[in-house]
Amino acid sequence: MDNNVHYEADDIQVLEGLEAVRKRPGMYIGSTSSRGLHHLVWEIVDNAIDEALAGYCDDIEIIINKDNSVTVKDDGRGIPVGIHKKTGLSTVETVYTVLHAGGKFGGGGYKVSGGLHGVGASVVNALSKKVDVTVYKDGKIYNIKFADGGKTVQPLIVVGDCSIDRTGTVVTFLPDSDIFTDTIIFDYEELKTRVRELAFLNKGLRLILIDDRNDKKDIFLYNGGLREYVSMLNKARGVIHDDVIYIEGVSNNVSLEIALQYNDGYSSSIYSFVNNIKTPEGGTHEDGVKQSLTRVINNYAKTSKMLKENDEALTGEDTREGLTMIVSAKVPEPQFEGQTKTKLGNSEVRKIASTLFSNGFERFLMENPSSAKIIIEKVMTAARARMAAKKAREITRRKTILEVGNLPGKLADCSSKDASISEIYIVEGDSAGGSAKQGRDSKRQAILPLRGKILNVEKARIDRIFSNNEIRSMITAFGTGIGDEFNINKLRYHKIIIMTDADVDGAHIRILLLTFFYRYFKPLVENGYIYAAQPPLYKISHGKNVKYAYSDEEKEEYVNSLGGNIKFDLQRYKGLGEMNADQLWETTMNYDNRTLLRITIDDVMKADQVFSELMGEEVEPRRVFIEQFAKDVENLDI
Ligand code: TSJ
Repeated sequence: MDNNVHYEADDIQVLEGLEAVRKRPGMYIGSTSSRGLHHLVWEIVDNAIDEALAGYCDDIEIIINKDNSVTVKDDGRGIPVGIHKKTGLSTVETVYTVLHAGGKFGGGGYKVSGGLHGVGASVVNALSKKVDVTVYKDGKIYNIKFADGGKTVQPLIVVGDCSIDRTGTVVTFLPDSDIFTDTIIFDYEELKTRVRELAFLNKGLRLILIDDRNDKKDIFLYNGGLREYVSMLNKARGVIHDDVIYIEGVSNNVSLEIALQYNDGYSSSIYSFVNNIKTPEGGTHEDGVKQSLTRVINNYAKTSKMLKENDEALTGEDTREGLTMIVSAKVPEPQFEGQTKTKLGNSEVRKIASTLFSNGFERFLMENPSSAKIIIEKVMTAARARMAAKKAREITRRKTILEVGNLPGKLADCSSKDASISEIYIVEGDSAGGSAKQGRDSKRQAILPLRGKILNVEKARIDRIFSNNEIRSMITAFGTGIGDEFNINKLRYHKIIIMTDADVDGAHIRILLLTFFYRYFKPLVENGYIYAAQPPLYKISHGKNVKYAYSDEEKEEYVNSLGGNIKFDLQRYKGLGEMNADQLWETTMNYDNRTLLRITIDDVMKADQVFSELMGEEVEPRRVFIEQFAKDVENLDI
């Protein structure tokens, strides 16, 4: 037990009432969609993780109850129960009823993990029908209850005694269906993904996820932390050296953990975190490590005479080919910057990360010369390929790829030059391409037919990718350029629509295209410019009536609605090619009737892993993904 209470009850800043949260929930939890709903869990779990980071908690349990409420339990010290001077209420009650109280405890405390906006328990309370908090502390069991958006219905009372050794906090909340109008049903898999990630990020912490609705349970405990994370990410890839390189250290209150391992692929998967929060835009922690990676590899390559005096230096990109790396920093007062506020700005962290990583990585190379040799060779091969690709690009540039003036012959461009209203359909096969060209709105819709299989960019080096005709056509048509020259402002169409057959081959082509976009045009995916068209599966005609059905269920429903007496004709479309131009327009391209799926891939990490598994050697996960693919896209009627 810690008698030294660092978080005085009156440290808590009284800011605003909970009505503000109920009025504009999006401001506090991002949205009231399913995502916002799940965010409630993280707001609560974050508090328990803080207790673990402070060194007082080893176990956290998250339970989805039968009534769809969620319980979070920890074995920490228990939320303080003393009276808060400013509010005159218990600290627990204050934490739950005063906005921002759960976030920064007045700045005095060392609060490391943080929710979306550093707000916590009070926000969850404001958005819940019921909240029940039990604290085990000092041999007593305390309980407090709230209802209907945070109204205290039972103040903190002692409800029993417990062993003096028993400490912890148990919170149960039931989300308010008046706020979460889309759904209040928690998704086990969504919680599981993040719980696993939190377990990787907090080594030694046991996280248990239980679904009482159907007896599911997972226990995550990684004593190896990020080491095990990298191993998992590289599982479906061919690793080129056995051990995961692992470096950790603390300096000036900033703690850092880095794990990395090279695989035989060509892309890099680098993920960074600050205080357990993903930093997809990177920042000083990630930059410091990358800088040192480049410097240490160059030094080692020179000292070991693998790189000769006159050889060109190895670039940062060379050193990251086939690299899987996780950087996790714990920073006392993180400054987040960038478009989505997911980029670490603290400048002091760059130096700390770079020094710490340099020392550790240098040491690894010294102590593991055979792994070192494999790594340097891999980086040097990447450098040679880069130089070859550059030559290839220089030769082809003027005549072909990067010049927008030289649009590909197969492209039927639209007449509009306004990208914001222009779309390009990337169509599988010449015959469907023909129908699409005839049926389209030529003012705003461009058609680019692709022939044959698309190159799997996950398995090909950049020079081969650049010489592939289908890929060159896309690069030219998009107009953005690629690599260093990529400029999103030059994008010629704000909708890039993949139109493939509604069968397994079509889905495969779609995935290959998405892989290509994801690896080489990531901003297009991130900005929501990529869509998939939804051609119908069936045409049902009776008399003059024609109905198109886009799923088996829809077909069944319609056929049933016709009753037994009506004769109808059912056609199953095996491919886009079976539709004539009018039908293709009517069912799939007409702005008024069509459904487009916007490819959002919001969890980049998950998608990256899926892509690697799919595009790697293994066939089975690919099938599974193809069947489930619709799960990763967001339905949009446009
Ligand atoms: F905030 C909350 F209600 F959402 C919540 C807090 C939810 C859960 C599941 C756990 C917790 C929580 C809080 N677990 N452990 C703590 N610890 C403290 O609040 C605490 C305890 C003792 C001291 C001390 O200085 O003695 C300081 C703190 C912050």
